[in-house]
Amino acid sequence: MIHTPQDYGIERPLLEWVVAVGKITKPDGIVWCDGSDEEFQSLIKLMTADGTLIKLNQEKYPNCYLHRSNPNDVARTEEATFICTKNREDVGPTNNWMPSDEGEAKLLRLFDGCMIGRTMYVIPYLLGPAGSPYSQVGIELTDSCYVAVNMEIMTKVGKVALEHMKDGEFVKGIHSTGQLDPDRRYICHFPDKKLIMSLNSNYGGNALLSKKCHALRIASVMARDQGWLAEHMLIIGIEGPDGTVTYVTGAFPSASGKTNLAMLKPPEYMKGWKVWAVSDDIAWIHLDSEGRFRAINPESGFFAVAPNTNVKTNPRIMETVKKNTIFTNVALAMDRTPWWEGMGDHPRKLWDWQGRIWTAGKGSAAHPNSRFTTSINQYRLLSTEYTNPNGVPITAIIFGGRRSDLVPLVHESFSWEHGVLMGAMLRVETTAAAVGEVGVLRYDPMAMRPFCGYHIADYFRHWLSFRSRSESLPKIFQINAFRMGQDGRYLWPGYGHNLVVLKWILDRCRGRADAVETPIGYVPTPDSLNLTGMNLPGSTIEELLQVNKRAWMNEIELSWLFFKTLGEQFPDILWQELSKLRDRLRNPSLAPHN
Ligand code: OXD
Ligand code: MN
Repeated sequence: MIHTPQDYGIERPLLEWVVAVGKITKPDGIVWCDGSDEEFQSLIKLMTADGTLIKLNQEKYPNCYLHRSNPNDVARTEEATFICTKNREDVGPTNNWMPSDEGEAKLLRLFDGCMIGRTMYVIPYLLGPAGSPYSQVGIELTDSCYVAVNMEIMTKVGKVALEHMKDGEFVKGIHSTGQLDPDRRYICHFPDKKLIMSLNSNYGGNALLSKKCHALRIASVMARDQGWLAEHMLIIGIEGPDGTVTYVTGAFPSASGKTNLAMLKPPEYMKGWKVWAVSDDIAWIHLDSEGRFRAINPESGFFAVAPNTNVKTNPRIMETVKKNTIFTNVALAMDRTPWWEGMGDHPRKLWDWQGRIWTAGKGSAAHPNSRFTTSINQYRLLSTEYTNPNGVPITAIIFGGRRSDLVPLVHESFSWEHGVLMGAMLRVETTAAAVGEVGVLRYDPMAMRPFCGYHIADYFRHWLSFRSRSESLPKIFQINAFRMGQDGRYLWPGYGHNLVVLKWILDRCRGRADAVETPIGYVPTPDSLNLTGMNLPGSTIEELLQVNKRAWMNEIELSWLFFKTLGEQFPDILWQELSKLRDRLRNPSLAPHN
């Protein structure tokens, strides 16, 4: 449906900005999106007509579609992602930097006439619950219909966003598919102007500007300035058999199982337990008037990795994506149903993610970073607190990631500062969510390396500052479900069984579970884990919980080197925490706080 600004009573500054961008990009027409079903369907119709979307089997997958992207545009491109500020030191060594004036001028030149022959969609979106003081408005201008419909799934589009605009304030996003030229691909962020400019990519993480660009990179700078946290974290409510629900957040790098954990199905042997999802990717955490951490999910949908999702790893998402879902770069079975590696039986005949007949031995049929976009409201175990404008109270924060060695199944920090060090030391395997080698260990502090819009050492300082501002600090834990034995096999069965680990965490928060005080933190005694239903040999549990002192000493050396690269801003408190950790490893009889 075509809308005009008058339909909305649009604020003048917004109108002027849209007109100004239109003058540069020169679209054939401008469409103001209202987020209605009618509009959604009309955009889908346009895309099925021009081949952007392929209609899936409507009996088995009603209102589901497949998009095949350009093969050069299948993941986030960190080397093309820039934070543009006045001084290089603002962004630190983990970000690419461009001077803001130069960056804006360069992008404006590249945007000149880039929408000729196309429509520019104006997408007003709200991040966070309607009526929440923590919610934010953004406007994305894009020439991609695919981006427009995905934004309508991932955010609240239309009137609700415009009604939320306080004093005409909003985050500005300009996106163009351009020619998908990888050499001229830029995802530029201007935190001082609350502006994002993205060109030559249509991939979700680069082009759905509400997600990584606004809700993390721009929001992290706002959070630093305003005293809150914008984090790459899931949020879940864990309900015990007595009906009490406890909320925790978890930071895990991209494609490391956040969606699966957010949708955990309790194992048979944990009767009466339930896991309610609030968020599978991003948390905005504010302090309430009592100094408690309260988290909201800014998003309204899931943009999650398809491969290895199946009825065992995540039965709940499998039923959720059966309708009203856009799949990107998955394979297509002959009955026009989607398929990906690790979904289940391999159909005899398939089209691969590029539309070629797939033949055995010719690589994977679905792209390893193939995705689905689906509304969060379709998820059956969505927490009723998801819409709570005040968010949910957070009892524990968990860090994790793919790490085949070193890190035990779970351990708890001795203090807030030690927990911040744990997050800062997160070194995990890279995944297909970003372009580059997969399975390489790299530092990804708090799983925020690609998403922190300012100097990561200042980000650590910001985390540390909560010590003096809150008397109800959550406890901090680290978990690792990916530890491998000598034979290269995972030691922990994962998935639903992860609830055993979560239960230990909750019990620790209530002072109910035993732990051994090791140099790296509190590690469960085997008896304190509810392993009765699992049939795991005692030696496996021992291996899972083992703290290898020599390997940890080596890790400390590496962390030392990494932290050195962060320069003088790296907080003294964390240097002290790192020394204390080293001293405890050298002399295990030292008390944890020495
Ligand atoms: C994502 C990512 O898509 O982290 O969530 O890359
Ligand atoms: Mn993510």
